[in-house]
Amino acid sequence: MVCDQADRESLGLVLSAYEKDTIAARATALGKGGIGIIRISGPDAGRISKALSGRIPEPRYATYTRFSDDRGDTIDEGLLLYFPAPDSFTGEDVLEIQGHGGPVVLDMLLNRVVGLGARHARPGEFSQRAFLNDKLDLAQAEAIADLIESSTEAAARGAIRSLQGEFSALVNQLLSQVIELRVYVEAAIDFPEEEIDFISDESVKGRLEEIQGTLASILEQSREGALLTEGASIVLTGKPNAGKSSLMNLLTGRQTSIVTDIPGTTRDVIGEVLQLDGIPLRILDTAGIRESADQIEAEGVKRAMAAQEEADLVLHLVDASRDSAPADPGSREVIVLNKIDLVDDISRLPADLPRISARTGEGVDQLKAKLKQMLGVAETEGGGFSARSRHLSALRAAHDALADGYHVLTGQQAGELLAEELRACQKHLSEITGEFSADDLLGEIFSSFCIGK
Ligand SMILES: Nc1nc2c(ncn2[C@@H]2O[C@H](COP(=O)(O)OP(=O)(O)OP(=O)(O)O)[C@@H](O)[C@H]2O)c(=O)[nH]1
Ligand SMILES: [Mg+2]
Repeated sequence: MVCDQADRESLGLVLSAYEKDTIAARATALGKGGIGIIRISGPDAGRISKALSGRIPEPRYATYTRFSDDRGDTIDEGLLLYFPAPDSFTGEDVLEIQGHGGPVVLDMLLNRVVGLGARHARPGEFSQRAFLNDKLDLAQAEAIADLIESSTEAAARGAIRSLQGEFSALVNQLLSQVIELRVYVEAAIDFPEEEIDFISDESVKGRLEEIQGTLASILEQSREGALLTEGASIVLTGKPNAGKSSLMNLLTGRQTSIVTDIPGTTRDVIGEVLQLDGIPLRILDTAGIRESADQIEAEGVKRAMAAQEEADLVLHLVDASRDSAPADPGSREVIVLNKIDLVDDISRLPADLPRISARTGEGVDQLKAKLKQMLGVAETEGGGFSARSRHLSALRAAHDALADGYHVLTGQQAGELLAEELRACQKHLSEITGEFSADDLLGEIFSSFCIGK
């Protein structure tokens, strides 16, 4: 009743069958290396192996052999590995050719394989096949891409946890709770003669509350996971000469931006990536905000404002030796008092604001701690899994559906509407692991992977 084919079709989210042809790509990065690998997946893998090397190697044993071209001349020699379906990464017959890692020799090998009937793989196509053959769910496939793209150790550790299914397991557990409740509610609606009066039944409300609690905790963990995977952007803003570029240089440890005592020094938006306890942070230094008749500076101010709109967090620097702090910062804005080395009596400064000297470096550690707090990084070390903003949106949508469901149950006593919301919640959660994902979403996700993955 809950998750059958008709249900899927009514949602318009049927996975189309994919072409069962044989694909090939280099699996190692472009460039020169000791070893280069070409990966082949599909029904022709065995035949290609035979034509290339005269044999089909024993499954999962490394076999040293010669790879020959169509005239029988040797292209290279190396190892062949054969993984017959279904025990392979993609679930299809997979052949791995390990040759020497030169760009030309690998090209020759790949061309030979294509000449034998394989097709060049599209980006992410191996992972896509693994997904379609139920070797991985969508969140795991994304974790592969995230592992490869990780820019910090913490991000890599998070990605491997997601790849091993930690995140998916939490989502699936939640999903089965939702499905269970949905079955109960729909049964009560479909068979009123059974007289399950769930509206006045406190247990439905209790179960809803429990699911909401679990969802909130997964959402919290995923927010951190997404931060590890995707990082955050922080824009430095404030009046001219507040010390934005000085702070930029202090944080990056380099002379990234020009610092002078002339107000209006910075015009372009200058970006630099740095790590804060394993979180990739993109810091953007911008022009000081003021009215300016100078065309170049005015354009700089415009760009600075636009950067603020996009940022996860805005650090608003104030020259505490001259100005007082603005009274009502935005929700993503942190007021930072700078130049405290020039302030005679720092006890007169507002106590709750971070205070630093971008010149001496004083207070910068406290500022970093504040940033972590603002970004929502818990102090507990390690253990997190990676996630993406796509997962966050789905979790939030599921969360909203549950909240609406709770509302219609307790406010309007409307069982059918609750059932609808539970169904929506289930759909959103299923999008994470890919059970109910529309084809175009799948296409979009896998095409962002690199070729050979
Ligand atoms: N004493 C002191 N001087 C500072 C501090 N931070 C910055 N300055 C000085 O203030 C002046 C302006 O610094 P910048 O970092 O260029 O300021 P900015 O906010 O980037 O200025 P614009 O790019 O013009 O908007 C320079 O002379 C810096 O050396 C500080 O904490 N203490
Ligand atoms: Mg500047």
